[in-house]
Amino acid sequence: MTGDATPELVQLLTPEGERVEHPDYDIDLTPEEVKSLYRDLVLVRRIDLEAVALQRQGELGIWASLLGQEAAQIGSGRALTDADMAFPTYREHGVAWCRDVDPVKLLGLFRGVNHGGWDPAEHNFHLYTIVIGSQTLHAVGYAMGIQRDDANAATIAYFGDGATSQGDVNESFIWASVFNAPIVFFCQNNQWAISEPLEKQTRIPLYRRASGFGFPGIRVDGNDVFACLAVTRKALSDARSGQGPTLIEAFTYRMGAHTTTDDPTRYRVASELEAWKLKDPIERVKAYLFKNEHADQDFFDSVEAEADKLGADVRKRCIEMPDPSPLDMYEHVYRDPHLLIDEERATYAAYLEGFER
Ligand SMILES: Cc1ncc(C[n+]2csc(CCOP(=O)(O)OP(=O)(O)O)c2C)c(N)n1
Ligand SMILES: [Mg+2]
Repeated sequence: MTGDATPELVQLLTPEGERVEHPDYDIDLTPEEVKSLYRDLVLVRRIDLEAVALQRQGELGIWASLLGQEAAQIGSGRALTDADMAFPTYREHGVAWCRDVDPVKLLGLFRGVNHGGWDPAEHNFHLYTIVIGSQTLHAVGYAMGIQRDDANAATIAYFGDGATSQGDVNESFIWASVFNAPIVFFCQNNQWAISEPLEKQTRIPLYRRASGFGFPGIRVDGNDVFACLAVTRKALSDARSGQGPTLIEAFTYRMGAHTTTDDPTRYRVASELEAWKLKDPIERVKAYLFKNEHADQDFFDSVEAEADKLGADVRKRCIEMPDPSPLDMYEHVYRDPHLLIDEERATYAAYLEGFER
């Protein structure tokens, strides 16, 4: 076996594209299903690349790249059923893709022209959450709700390694545990919380934290889309069948900057990135498809062409998004009319009127 699976890490596909068996987590994927996962991985990487370029050209205020985390997001995202509900951070563009959220709507948030851009109920995908860890509490509350509705559904909450140090995340673990809530905590351990390395968050592997709260924790190779899919499927199915929460630690790496405002060369060494490049989540699926003759060059070329088309379309529609009126910011503060807001709106409208048109 050439992979780096350890007793602590579930891996089903090595970085070289070799399939490995696992006694608890196996998965039977048809060539068509693997090709579909490959397509997802390539397309979300392209959306991300295009978004970084758009930010660099001044078309977005900021962007949080998912580069390197595609397998964790596509694997877990494709494990969800339509009835399940996902609570993302600000980096879950791959999960958004799996929930059929138009990528341009994600870009609108970072362009500052919408307040989130999609209807969480329509996609069962909550709005992006910037306040680190807070969405885990919302997710547990939602999970307790569907538990009381007796729904055949589960909730998944995404968060990072840094978020595990937040009070909110620890409180959500306790609530989920004692109420046996149908939730999967999906931690993408990308080794960094901006410039803070993992060793400043924990002395033990993160997945082991779960045992202190009274539910199972598991570490999966976060760059292995097969393993992420298998492990998340099992955890979601456990949640749906009344077996309570699971913590999944997807062991991965943030290959880009924290966001476009960050310069990681100031705090991490280049060799670290080089080592992780060899574990690229897309390359191993490509190697697997090639080796097993499930796909030929025509297939890879067609996915590449589709990515080019998608990239161009996302770019075009992003730039075309109209700027909202400055007065729109008063529109969604309260559901009902509010005296103070009315007054502020009128004052600001008068101020705007003072400018030459
Ligand atoms: C409550 C809170 N504190 C601090 C911040 C600033 N902040 C934004 S991202 C981030 C690091 C998060 O790291 P991690 O949870 O590992 O997620 P990653 O960005 O690596 O995906 C911090 C501290 C914030 N957004 N919210
Ligand atoms: Mg992190």
